[in-house]
Amino acid sequence: MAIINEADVAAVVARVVEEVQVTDIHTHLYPPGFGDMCLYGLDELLTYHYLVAEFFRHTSMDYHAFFQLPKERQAELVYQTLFIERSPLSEAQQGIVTVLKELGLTVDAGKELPALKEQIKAIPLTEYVDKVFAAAGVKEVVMTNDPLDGTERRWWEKVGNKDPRFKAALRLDPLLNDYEMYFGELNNMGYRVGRYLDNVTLGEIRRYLKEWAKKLAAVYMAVSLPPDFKVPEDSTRAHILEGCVIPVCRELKIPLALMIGVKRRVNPHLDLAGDSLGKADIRSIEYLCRVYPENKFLVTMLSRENQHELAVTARKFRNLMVFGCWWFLNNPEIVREITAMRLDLLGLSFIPQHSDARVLEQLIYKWKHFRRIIAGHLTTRYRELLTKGWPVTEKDIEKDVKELLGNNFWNFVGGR
Ligand code: FIX
Ligand code: ZN
Repeated sequence: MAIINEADVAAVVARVVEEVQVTDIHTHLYPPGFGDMCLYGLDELLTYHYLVAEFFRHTSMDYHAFFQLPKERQAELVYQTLFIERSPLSEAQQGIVTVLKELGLTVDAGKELPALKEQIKAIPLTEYVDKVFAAAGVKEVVMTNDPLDGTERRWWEKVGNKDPRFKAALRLDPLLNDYEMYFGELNNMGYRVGRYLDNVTLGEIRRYLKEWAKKLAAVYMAVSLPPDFKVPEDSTRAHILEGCVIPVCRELKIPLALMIGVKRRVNPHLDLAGDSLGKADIRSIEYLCRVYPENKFLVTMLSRENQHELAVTARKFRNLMVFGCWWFLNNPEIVREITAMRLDLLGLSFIPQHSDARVLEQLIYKWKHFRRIIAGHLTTRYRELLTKGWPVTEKDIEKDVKELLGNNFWNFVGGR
């Protein structure tokens, strides 16, 4: 294949990045077959907790009074406050505008919300899901699945997932972070666990993990963790992690995703929007990667201050795969900075982004915005190679981009 000219690099990279079909390795989406759990449409988009947090910056409205309102009314208030009374400049606000544009919705001069909603409602759901996946350039998404949530469990028991675009990940937050609150639910599900972690209980937790990872066909297990997460440690969390989660992941040959640095409910009145972040201790990741070389760890960290040491740690351990610019990091300037640093330190051996989408159409803006950034970085780097006389072909670029946005994940998980 022909070597690319320096003058053409930007256009070739832009095309390849635009056309690649992404594997989105962490979302909170559900397939259309899961009824109300599959969130889509403008009411859901406008009440995304990122926007709710921004709405309360501009109002003295009582938190509780807002959350008591029907979703449609909440969405109207957010729209009025963040899109009509002022220009939508933040990343989450820009996201809504990107979605409207990419779906081809017509925004009339009055920016009328009902008119926008009608345009979406006119499209049947299954067709709409296809349209959104196509507009986002997403091939498949990994969900966040928690069988200890009774509502979700019933969907798995009654219906199961029939849409191959939606892969499962077994989420462990209640088990690891709130065991005292949830061991009763494990009892309800037929696992003979107790409050204290004796051998019977540890064995039953392992049975739960194994059975549900298989039932879901989970591609990995995952947990979000606070900034003070520590292993080894004499705590319920650390004992379940080392005594159950790690051995079962190893046996099933699936990675464990650690999402570290979230401080839950800093402002509990804000509900999901009330979480914040803190810097975590990288030594726990070093410990896990060193002591369990046969386990694989997908790791993302929430604090900007952890990003450099996390990338360096990945240079030390091949069983560590860094992924995504999570949540408060998913803002263009920070994504640009983190992605450049990772390319410098890790070359192509990381997973640069996930969407964390909760509402279907968020796939569109999260990937559209990220594509622009990664295309910019890759263009600079290929141009440098050409300047130095290193031949680069379109095929090389296609291979690299596929690696970053899909193959790295599947190769780490263990192939298909
Ligand atoms: O714990 C997580 O998986 C977080 O990503 C979410 O719970 C968080 O609320 C979120 O949506 C961030 O993007
Ligand atoms: Zn998430």
